[in-house]
Parts: sequence; C-alpha cells; structure tokens
Amino acid sequence: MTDLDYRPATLTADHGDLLARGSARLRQDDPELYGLLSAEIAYERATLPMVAYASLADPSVLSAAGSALANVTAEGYPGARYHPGAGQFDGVERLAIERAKAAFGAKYANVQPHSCSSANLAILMTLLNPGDTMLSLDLDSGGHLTHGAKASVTGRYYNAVHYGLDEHGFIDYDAAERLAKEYRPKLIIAGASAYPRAIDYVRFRRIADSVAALLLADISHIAGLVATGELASPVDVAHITTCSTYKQLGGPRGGIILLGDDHDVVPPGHKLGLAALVQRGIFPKFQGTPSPAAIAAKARALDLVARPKFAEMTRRIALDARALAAALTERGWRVLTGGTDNHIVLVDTFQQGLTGVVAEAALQECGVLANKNRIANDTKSPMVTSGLRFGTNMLAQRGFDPSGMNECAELVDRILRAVRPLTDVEYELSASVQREVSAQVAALAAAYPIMKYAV
Ligand code: DSN
Repeated sequence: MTDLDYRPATLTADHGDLLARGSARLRQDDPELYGLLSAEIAYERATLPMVAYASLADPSVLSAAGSALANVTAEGYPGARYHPGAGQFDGVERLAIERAKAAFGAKYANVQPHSCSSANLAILMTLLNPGDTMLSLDLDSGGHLTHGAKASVTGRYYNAVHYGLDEHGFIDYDAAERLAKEYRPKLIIAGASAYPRAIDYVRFRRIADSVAALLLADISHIAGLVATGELASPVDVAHITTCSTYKQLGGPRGGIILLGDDHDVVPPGHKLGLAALVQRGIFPKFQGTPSPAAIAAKARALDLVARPKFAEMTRRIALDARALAAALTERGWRVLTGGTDNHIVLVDTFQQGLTGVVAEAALQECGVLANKNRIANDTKSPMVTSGLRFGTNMLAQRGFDPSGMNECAELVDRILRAVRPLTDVEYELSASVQREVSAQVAALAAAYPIMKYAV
C-alpha cells in the first residue's frame, strides 16, 4: 500500500464510509484544496452573514450532495430513463418529488432544474414563443435577471414589459394592471430577488385572468417562509411556481418547479396540460441529464423543511428581519418601505452619503456580509448602487434572536458611520475602528458559530 492508497481493509457499500475515505484522501493527497475548503468553514464561522441570498445547508444535506449518485448519468424521469442502472436514483428522485409536493402542498413537482434560473428559462421556453410579451417586476425595482432583464437572454428573446414600485417602495399593482391591459402579456411573473414585502398573488392572478395570461410565481427568496406558512403560498394561486433550493430551504444549488390546482390546465395554443408541458419542458427540451446527487440533497433538505424545527426557524427569520429593520431605523438609516414582511431589509445608504459598494466593502472588512443593491429610483449603476440588501436566514439558523439582531445593527451602524467616502467606490475606514469592530464581530460570530437549528 502506498501512502495515498485509500482502500479500506473491508470494502463496504456504506455512504458514510465512502465520504470519510474521500475526506481522508483529500486531506492527505490535496492539502491545497483541503486547506481552502477548511478555510471556508472557518470564515463562515468567524463572520456575520447578513445576506438575503443564501441559507446554511445541514451537514447531512452536504453529505447527500457528495454521494456516489454523482457517478450516475440518467436522462429522463424515474421509471423512464434513457440510460441503464438508475434504479437507486429513481428511488431518490421519487422521494424528492414526494417531499417537494408535501412541503408545499403541491400536486406536481419537478426536482430536476439545475437552478431556479434554469427552471424559469424552461418555463419561458415552454410557454412563450420568441418575441412574445411577458410582464414582470423591473430588475431595478427588485426583480430578477431571468424575469426579462435586458442583460439576460430572457430580455433578448422575449418582449419584456415591467411594472415597478410605488412612491413608498411597494409593488405598484395598479401599474401592473394597466400594463397588462395595454400589452396583453402571455405570461406575468410575480416574484423578486430584492423586495421586502409580501406579494399579493391573488391580485396578480386576477390581473392575469383579466387578460388571459398565465401567472408564474418565483418564490426563490422566500421559499422557506412560504413552506411554513409565514407568507401566503402562491402554489394554488399561480399557474406555476418556481424556486431555488439553496436560498432559503437549506438545500443544494438547484431549482424546483411546483404546480398546484392548475396542474392540468391546458394553456391557449397547447394540447397538453401544464404538468405534461413542464415535464417535457425540463427534459428533453431544456436540460439533458439531471444531477442525481443534487436531487438526493434536495430530498434531504425537503425532509428537514417539513419538520417543526424548520417552521420554528422560519418564524425566527421573519422576527429577526423585523427587529433588524427597526434597529437600523432607530439608528437613523432609511429602511425602504419602512420595514419588512420577509427576511430582507433594504437600506438606502446613499442618504447618508455612502454608495452600496462602499458600504458593502467597509462591512466586509470588519467581517459583516451584506450586498450592495439598487434601490427604487437609484441613480447609481448596478456595480455601485445606493443601497444595501440585508437578510436574516443564516443568522436565524445560527440562533440569533431579535436582541442579537440589535447587536448586529449596532455593529453595522458603527462601521458605516466611521466610513469616509472619497469617491463612489473609494473610502477610508479608520484602522482603530476597523480593528475594534472586527474583534466585536468575531466575538459575536463565535458565540453562534454553527447551525442551531440542525435537526
Ligand atoms: N438571485 C441572486 C440574488 O438574489 O442575489 C443570487 O442567486
């Protein structure tokens, strides 16, 4: 045996043994990569991830994502694969589908999309023809690239018309209705990546029905809050619902498509019902082979989503976000819409003279993560911006309660008030403040280093 021989004395078919051997081999044979992966764990524990776009995956989810199913190639669906040898994967995909349906009360689930972007693209390609009109929230108002933004292929292939926000920062439903009547879109999208308020899916459905459009709800950011009833579910209201599995479900990189009461509706110009269209739309129309290991990780994450501890955790996410919004407001920061209904808190930093990019960089220097974000009527470019987007998913998972959010707000406030902007992208932060606050951030992070809500 060589030093690098990792064959065990007895060859078992045990998932845990395989992963343990894999980790040992990685540590011994590739210290450079192993070191980087370990540094990531240390960094995550030492920082305060006040971000909206991610959640912590339970170690058991990571384990499933690293399973031997990564060796399987199997196009098609359970029981109808193009490739042989997919028996175990069939079982895993069926489990993921059933768990997705149960978690969201859906009648149909497709767990194969590699991301929610893939899911959205597949839906658009299935239901629209190039040049068809769709109506969605403007990217600058908190929409998403795949909702017809100019920079995305969706804005290039489809005629995307956008509604925006009213003067208080809430979705302008009246404008959406006017635009729907004027442009007669084939599809309306209700969903956002930077919107702190509950979305009125019933109103959107009425608008869609009034012009015979289909309604797609993209709940990527809020899927956890929807699954546990913290926010109203669009699954039986919209024709189609899409979401990613990593943003708030503690799952792997990936997407899911859900259908509720309208699963068998046949859209105008089609011969098949929505479930059959989506099934074919993902495979073979849009994707080839799915990612079996990622689907195993989705199955595991969705099992956790259905447990009472996850509901308790999503309640904490929402309470923490409200506490964070209040604590920042008290300290003089303008919180858009005056608060939040979900996990997102949007802050106008430029009112205090800081661009989003400067604020993001100064916070990161001290170990606090929050991303620059455009805000309504922003005059700065997407790489500069006038605001920050905070989120409470990961801190809530680590056990931060509303009083912990007050401590986080205090640290954020101290850092941002100590920044002296030089230009839109350059700044100075006094070394003593940076050192002092970084130490406080590290101490607070160390008090809540890992998932408290691990099941
Ligand atoms: N959708 C992006 C965001 O919300 O930042 C990341 O996936």
